[in-house]
Amino acid sequence: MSTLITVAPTGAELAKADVPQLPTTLAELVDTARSCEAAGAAMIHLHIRDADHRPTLDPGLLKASVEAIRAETDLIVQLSTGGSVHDPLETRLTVLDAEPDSCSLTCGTTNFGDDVFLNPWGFMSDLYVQALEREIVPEFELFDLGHVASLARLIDAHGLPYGGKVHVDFVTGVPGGMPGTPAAVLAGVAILPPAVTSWSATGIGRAHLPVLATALAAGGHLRVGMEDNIVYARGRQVASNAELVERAARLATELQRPPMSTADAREFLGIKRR
Ligand code: KMH
Ligand code: ZN
Repeated sequence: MSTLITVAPTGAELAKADVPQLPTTLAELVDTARSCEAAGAAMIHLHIRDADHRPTLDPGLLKASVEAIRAETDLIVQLSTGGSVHDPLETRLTVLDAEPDSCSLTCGTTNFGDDVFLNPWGFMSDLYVQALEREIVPEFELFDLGHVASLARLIDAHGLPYGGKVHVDFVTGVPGGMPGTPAAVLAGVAILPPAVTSWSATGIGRAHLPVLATALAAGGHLRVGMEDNIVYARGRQVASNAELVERAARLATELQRPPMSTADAREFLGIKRR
């Protein structure tokens, strides 16, 4: 079995002033997408920034980013509908107007450090239905074990997503969410509903490597990137997203689970041809 590697290069939390190598401009994002594809990524989980490098859900910029990455790579383009903790729910729904291949869909509200990442049932449900209508494949983000129950409720209420596949991603190690430990990941995997066809995992910060190793060993897939982790090794910051993808691809290959091609990943996730 091969390994789906998703890169989450930017996120909404880090400041460019603190981490200058964080890709925030469209040119930097396209360059990052290219180098991460070459390193073995098949999907990009995208947050965008404005001219001041601040998180934005500007519709024109979102559309331009999707189009530019599509033009320059074969990566599956997944737009974040989580945005930043400050984005209103209504604005987060408008992300779908940019017609990405995939969108994130977080299955519940989570304490997020000192903030709250809000995902009430009505929002999740609207996002699920709108993604289905627009033939956009959701990736279900699970920050906590309770989110697994809400995922099952979504599928019971609305049926399968577009494409018929159900791919989930455990986002572990957020302060307020499930811990980034092998035990927590495996507990989540054990209670996934039968409709789930694949899972990946990511660990925030120091949970990065243990969770990566757990996912590889347990038959899961990988998400890496500076959205989740900016430390490459003790005392050494990540230089680029591509080096995180390179390391993930190297470890996956050693474990006889080489990176999945973009063509195979499209099939694997049920992505619509656009
Ligand atoms: N930035 C976080 C508040 C997602 O992209 O869907 C939410 C997040 C999840 O990153
Ligand atoms: Zn995100």
